[in-house]
Amino acid sequence: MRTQITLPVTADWNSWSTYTARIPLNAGTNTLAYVYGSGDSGHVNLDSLTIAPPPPPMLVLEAEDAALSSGAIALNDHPGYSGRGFVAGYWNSGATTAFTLQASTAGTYSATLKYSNGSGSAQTVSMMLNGVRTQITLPATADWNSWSTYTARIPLNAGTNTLAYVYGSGDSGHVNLDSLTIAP
Ligand SMILES: [Ca+2]
Repeated sequence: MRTQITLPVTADWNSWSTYTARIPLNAGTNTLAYVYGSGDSGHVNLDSLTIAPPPPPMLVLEAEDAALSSGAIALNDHPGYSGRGFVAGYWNSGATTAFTLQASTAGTYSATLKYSNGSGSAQTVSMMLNGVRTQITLPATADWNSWSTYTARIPLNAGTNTLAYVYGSGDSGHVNLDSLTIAP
């Protein structure tokens, strides 16, 4: 299958640039050739080819499917959520939504929490990553039918990790949680 590509000019013949294409590979043997073909202009030098796998896909976890405890409950009485609903009950001190995350390799990932906070002012909850607590502040949304996101960069171990959002001691709680998106 042929695709004509355009290689912009480099400063001179001692200068090099790169051209990246996303290509579908079959399992087994594939052939990729760069050809001065009919209708091409040719006249380039080629140095090397780097093949890299695609980045891991984003992972979306619904809060209502996570492990809920200490008064956290799944509800669906406000629109705009994904999945079956969202987690409420953060008027109960101790309310916990705990996600189990599997990471194939250790590294830093982004964890984006979709939440609603119609209380009219910023609220705080604790983000517990493998037992380590970080208090986060979730700004107010327009009302309880509006949603916003809070993104944190989190280090994950290879294997199983636990990320929980808790109405802990010193937190103000009073938010609803819809989903968590994990991305590299
Ligand atoms: Ca949801």
